[in-house]
Amino acid sequence: MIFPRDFWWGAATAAYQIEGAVAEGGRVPSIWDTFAAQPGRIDNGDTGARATDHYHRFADDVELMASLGLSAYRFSVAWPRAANLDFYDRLVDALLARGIRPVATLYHWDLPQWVEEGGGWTNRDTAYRFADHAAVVGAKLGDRVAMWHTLNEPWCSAFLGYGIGVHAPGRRADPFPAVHHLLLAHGLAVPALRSASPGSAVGIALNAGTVRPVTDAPADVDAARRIDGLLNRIFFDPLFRGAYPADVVTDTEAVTDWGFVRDGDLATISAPLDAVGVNYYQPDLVGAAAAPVDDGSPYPTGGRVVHHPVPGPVTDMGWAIDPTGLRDMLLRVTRDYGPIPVYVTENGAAFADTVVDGAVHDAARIDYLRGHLAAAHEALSAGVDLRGYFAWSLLDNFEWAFGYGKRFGLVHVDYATFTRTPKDSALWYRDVIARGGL
Ligand code: IFM
Repeated sequence: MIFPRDFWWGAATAAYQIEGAVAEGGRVPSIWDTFAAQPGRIDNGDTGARATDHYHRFADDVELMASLGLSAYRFSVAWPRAANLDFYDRLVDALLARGIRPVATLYHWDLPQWVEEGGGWTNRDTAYRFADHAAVVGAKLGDRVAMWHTLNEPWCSAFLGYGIGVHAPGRRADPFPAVHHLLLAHGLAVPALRSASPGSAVGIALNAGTVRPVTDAPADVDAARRIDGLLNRIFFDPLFRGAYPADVVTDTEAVTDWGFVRDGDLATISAPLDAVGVNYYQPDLVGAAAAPVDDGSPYPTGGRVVHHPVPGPVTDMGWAIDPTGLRDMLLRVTRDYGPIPVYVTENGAAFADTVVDGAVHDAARIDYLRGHLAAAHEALSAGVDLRGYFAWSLLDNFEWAFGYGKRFGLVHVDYATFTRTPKDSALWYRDVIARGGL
């Protein structure tokens, strides 16, 4: 299973999860600093204050990437560092010096606290502030970044951050204004990036979960339609078809009135993109609830849908391991929203790794990655214009509400010393890259 010669072999990270140095270089507080400081929000009371100390160790981390043979690295630019982007300037130069394409995400969840205090993503103005930010970052890095992602997984920002409040800023309210303002922010940022960074590709990285009904019964199929609408189509449709899905609007009338959508917004949101990023981890298996249930699900369905465990192995997150979901998602994105170049912008697994005699034998992660790369190759062979793959993550890091307890890295991080130890999966990935495939 050999991938195209110019395939982008990458790994991904995000600013708050790895940088640390939250009070350095003029950085201002973000919603994750505030949220993590609140008792009970994060497992073990962890915060991202030091994370993996990448801010100070980026040069060594770039050497690590080079030693694995990465041809692309996906990182995010912290909006709270907007006043001083010199760190990213140095990072991008270091990547280019090692022949690694810089792929930059403008928003991976770390909203400046001052923007949240103005209403955050529930306030339409935040979309315009974000477009200004895109122009500033584009002006600084636009001559060197190979590909931009405006947002990472806006579903998480809206539904986890503003709907059920398990992510920052921890609000429990109607998530749909946040959905729309995030998409509007994306749409406004696209032309800002195009003028600041001519020649670079512009896209977005979306949560893309394959949703399957637990049986073929019409009620279960309808439950899958609802969840697919609220996870996938609510983002893909406005971006690629210029309209919110009619069934989603109807389904959510009891929760929101959609009055925040103004004339012209959908034209802004559906500005053509050069590529789409698929972040895939696991499929969802859902069915109809016999009676309304409140299972704490982030999907506002009025309790009509039950989430079923997917049979088979799971990761340390409890997430099902099913590479067919990735294959199906890549085919579906191409069929329903393409033709368009597609990148797997995140894919990976957490396991409880330990260092033994200077090595980490993470065979389960190798199996996970091998299975998903094979699935990606299947989609490629079936006609998907798949251009690259980014493993999540380069390093073990701060896994949001789970703190440091969940290890997704190809490279182990000792959080007491910040020592990096490439796991067996990193060495395996290096060999895959060198071979150009499996
Ligand atoms: O760690 C996260 C990342 O920030 C966004 N996508 C999913 C990953 C694993 O939960």
